[in-house]
Amino acid sequence: MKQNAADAITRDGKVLILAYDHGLEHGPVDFEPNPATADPERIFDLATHDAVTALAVQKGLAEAYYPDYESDVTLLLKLNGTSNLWMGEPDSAVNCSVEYADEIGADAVGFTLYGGSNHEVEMAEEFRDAHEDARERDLGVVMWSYPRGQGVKDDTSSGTIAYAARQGLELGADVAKVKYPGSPEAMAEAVRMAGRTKVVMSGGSKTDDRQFLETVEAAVDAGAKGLAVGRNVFQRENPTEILDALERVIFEERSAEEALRL
Ligand code: FBP
Repeated sequence: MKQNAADAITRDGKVLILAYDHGLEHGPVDFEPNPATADPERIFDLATHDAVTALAVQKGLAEAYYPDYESDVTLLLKLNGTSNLWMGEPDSAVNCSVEYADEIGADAVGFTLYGGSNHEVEMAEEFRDAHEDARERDLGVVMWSYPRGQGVKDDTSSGTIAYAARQGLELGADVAKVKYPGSPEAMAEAVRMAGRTKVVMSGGSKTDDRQFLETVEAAVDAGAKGLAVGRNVFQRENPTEILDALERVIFEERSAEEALRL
């Protein structure tokens, strides 16, 4: 039987993507809480943790560091991305082709779609090319489905996130990464709208351990397949500890309470 292209970035059907494209998306400010994390080696080391099913990085980091980690890290190459210096309507430059991602050794590709932006049409067309090129090469496709821009009033409302998840399904993503819509019911609706596309929750800015793990637990209970997280892991003093706890919640289906106690 033909394997699903996204199997490479899952474990028992679940997903824990460690995202580390913040140096581009937000800039050095994201490394301030834990200055050592400006060094990509720290994060590639973290991505060897059993709980991490893929590491999402831009092309430059993959070129420079992935050769040293090829056997221990699953690579999710983020194809587009823009700096925080850009002040226009939400948009994202395509920085890497699928062909080149494949050459570097990627197992899957990631792509941001800003539904509701004035640039949505071009972004969706770029996604089409990336998606079809990825299918030709059997690479998994993860959509960062982030409605924002002039067409969007509330980017985390239940209706917006359900639509974001549905865009992932309609456009062919294996995994749709969406913001937490604020309640388990709203997350369940997003999962329902996504059909066979796996929904993962976006980590967001750093919160305390309990609050973070309880939100992850709620998302997983609502049917999300896991998490794509950056700051809530690498901005912590001990990122390995939180990965241990996430492993318990996502893969061992323990409660946040238990995960904290163990
Ligand atoms: P976080 O868990 O730190 O939110 O990272 C997830 C992510 O999607 C990153 O891949 C990306 O750099 C960032 O969030 C974008 O966040 P936003 O566009 O919401 O500022």
